[in-house]
Amino acid sequence: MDRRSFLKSSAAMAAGAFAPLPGFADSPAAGGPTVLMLQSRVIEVEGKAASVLGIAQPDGTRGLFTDVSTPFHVQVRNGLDTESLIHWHGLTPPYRQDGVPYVAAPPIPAGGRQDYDFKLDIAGTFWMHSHVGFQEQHLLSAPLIIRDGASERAGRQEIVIMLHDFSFRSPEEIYAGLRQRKGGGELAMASMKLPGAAGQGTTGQKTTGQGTAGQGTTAAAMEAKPDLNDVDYDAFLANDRTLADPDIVGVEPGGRVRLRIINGSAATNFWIGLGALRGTLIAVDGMAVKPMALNTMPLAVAQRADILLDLPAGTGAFPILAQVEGKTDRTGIVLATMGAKVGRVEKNAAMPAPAVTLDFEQSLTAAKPLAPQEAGILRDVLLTGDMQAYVWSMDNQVYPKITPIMVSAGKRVEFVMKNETMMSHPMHLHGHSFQVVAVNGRRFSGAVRDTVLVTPQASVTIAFDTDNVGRWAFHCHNLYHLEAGMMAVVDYEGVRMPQLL
Ligand SMILES: [Cu+2]
Repeated sequence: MDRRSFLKSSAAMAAGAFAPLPGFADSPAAGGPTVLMLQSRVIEVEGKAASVLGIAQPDGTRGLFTDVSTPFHVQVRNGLDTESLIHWHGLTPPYRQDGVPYVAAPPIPAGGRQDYDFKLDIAGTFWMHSHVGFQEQHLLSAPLIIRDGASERAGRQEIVIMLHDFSFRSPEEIYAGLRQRKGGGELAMASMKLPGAAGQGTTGQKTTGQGTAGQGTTAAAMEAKPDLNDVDYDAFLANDRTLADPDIVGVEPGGRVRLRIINGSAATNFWIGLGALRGTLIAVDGMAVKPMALNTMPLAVAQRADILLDLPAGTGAFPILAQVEGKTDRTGIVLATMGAKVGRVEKNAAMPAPAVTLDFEQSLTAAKPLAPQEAGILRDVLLTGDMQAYVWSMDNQVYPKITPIMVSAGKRVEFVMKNETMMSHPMHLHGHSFQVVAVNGRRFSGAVRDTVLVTPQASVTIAFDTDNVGRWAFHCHNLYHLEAGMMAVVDYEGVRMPQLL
């Protein structure tokens, strides 16, 4: 196999193709839209069958791999027995095509179709996911990769790693459990969460079967501790697989690789670890950063990272791992040269990973920062909530009972997000890329992104230009926080908007 076809076939493999769905596989006419089908599928998790959802083209390709010079011309066909709507996470389409129910457009009914057609303006690692109910936790998400030919020119093999958190329980049941914790009292709440104190760091009602009892009433528990990992997941997936049976991607000895890592989790922040390798981070959330050599980095819910790897000469197997913050649980894939012995990687690390802080965020520098400009609109946005009742909000307003945040076109906006809670919130603004310009009041020229983690009691300032008129969702990307009401809407003045919901 020559190098080019090797790169091609391994890219298809890394895309995690799954079988075409009978009856839905009529190919569109040439020049027509790329068809993306929403479908049910069965995967195997830890030896058990799991019914999940997925997004695939008629030929089985998961998600969409396209070129920045090609318009985004897509038809979504809803093959589910329920309504759905897909958001193009990180893209900046006209707002009616943004895929947020009732904010951008009504959901697509079961069996229905919806066309999308807009110009792409940035290449990068993006993703697509349902914005309806808990469908994202059912794995109704996929890669959305926009290429600019850089990898081909550099002879780099592109490898996509899509991360998920997974539970055999339904998300509705998980959410009901979270809401029921109300009335537990502050101490009980604090003691339920001792990240990293003893392995799994979970006590209280989440301990069942985990054998970490007896640490719930230590003095440390009485302090207000950051609250990590509300949900006890059964598994963590990388390209739909666990480390018991990981995705093994063929690489060449001395090969050049571009990892495109997507955290598609509903509620889990990871630490990415490159093992024996060092890589060069070149982009976060699809947007270029000043290249940074690293071996490990945090990746919050909904964020992406593009990492270049130059593999050593000779045969070898290289696990690329993602470990849950505050826990020992991890998942990952293995890069392996032909004939390399692939050893088993345990699904639990020796030590729990630390909580994700803002240290790494502050070490990032945008490759193309926003042009310097005084903010014409400057606004605090409080991240608020009531842990006991498990109600999450922005500016103490619970979606959909909100007053929109008003902006006007052609302005530089700065939002100072102030997290008043003890949980971190991966905050995502639709329709715009923003630059992180301050953390806790200290200004710097941080990454351009679409999702930034705001840690407990911290403040993060984002800046963006109002260059995409419409109505835009602005929300916490923790799916359970979102469902509990942690969403705002940014409206452009002078645009007549329909009633929310
Ligand atoms: Cu949140």
